[in-house]
Amino acid sequence: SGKPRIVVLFGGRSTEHGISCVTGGSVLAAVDTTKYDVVPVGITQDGQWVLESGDLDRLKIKDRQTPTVDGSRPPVTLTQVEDGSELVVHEATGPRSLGHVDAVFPLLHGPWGEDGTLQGQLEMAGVRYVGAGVLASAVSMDKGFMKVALAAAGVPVMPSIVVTAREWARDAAECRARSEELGYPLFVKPARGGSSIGISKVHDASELDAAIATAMEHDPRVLVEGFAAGVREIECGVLQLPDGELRTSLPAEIRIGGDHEFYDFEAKYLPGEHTEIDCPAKVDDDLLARMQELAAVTFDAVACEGLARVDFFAFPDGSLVVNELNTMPGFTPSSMYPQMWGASGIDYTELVDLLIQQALSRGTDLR
Ligand code: G1L
Repeated sequence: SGKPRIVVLFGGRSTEHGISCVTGGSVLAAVDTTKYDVVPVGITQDGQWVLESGDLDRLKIKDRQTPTVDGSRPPVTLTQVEDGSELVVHEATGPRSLGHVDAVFPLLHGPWGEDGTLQGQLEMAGVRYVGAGVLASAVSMDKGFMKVALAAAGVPVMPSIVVTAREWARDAAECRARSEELGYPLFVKPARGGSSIGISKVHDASELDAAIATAMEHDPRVLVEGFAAGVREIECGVLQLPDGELRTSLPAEIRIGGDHEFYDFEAKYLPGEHTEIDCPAKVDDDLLARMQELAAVTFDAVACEGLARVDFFAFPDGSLVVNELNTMPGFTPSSMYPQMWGASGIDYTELVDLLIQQALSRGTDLR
């Protein structure tokens, strides 16, 4: 048929394999099949690409267990052809073409997912894809480099330093001194890695070494960051429309409760028990306008494409700091990013459609 063919790609070699499968199921269910030919492709936990079944029920959470990609399914490859990219399934009887692919919707997290490597593979395969490109993905993945790019564009960020494993081994005293210049309390985090694993809050000098060592178990690049006390955590969605223009959503606020000192792994994945979400956030017109403007500037500062979620700290005096830029935000219908768009008048189905249209509007070479 003449419908654009869209590959929804999910799973992958990441701790969020299961979340990615569930997200894949949500996107597959939302794609308008009267407009698009949609093909589900899974990546197994050991990196094998397979043609998934069209059974969307399989991709739901059951008995509190997330699904996984089934490695016994037939392998597929995306190969570059003269006018783009072709999907080939490798069956016992030999290779069989599934036809030309017009765009990939890559729902993959962490290493080989949102760090730009998958995006590079898609570029090499000559196929358009939803979301950030190689550079924006790679820069946004590393909190140290992200802050350099944002600060250079005049975007306010929390003061921070990077400690590398080599610097720490050579001169720990100098690393401690640079950290302490930021003033306690401090946050210590692995520079890369999407989830909140390996993060510590450091209250005084006695906790600093252990926090750096813990973060270094996850990444040789460690970010030491000043702590923002008494701030509100407010997020804003950015969406690039098919005509290239940027739209920003109404923001949402996360309030962390109980004994959680920050929006950590548990707080993030067990909402309700540890966090409260205000969507839309209660913000005055002035804060709203400044937040939306800063979200768009942040998006452009790393040359992002398609979508991003920008997370702010809002200080009691009204000032704003960008805490995070997420090029692959949570994307089930109940995740923050789709929820913020819902509050702004764009439902999940339309959001998926706009992202696909934006990807289809791109060139495949000079971008
Ligand atoms: F393709 C998009 F739109 F850029 C995109 C890609 C990935 C949006 C959201 C995500 N998110 C995820 O893949 C995940 C956070 C569910 C990975 Cl576990």
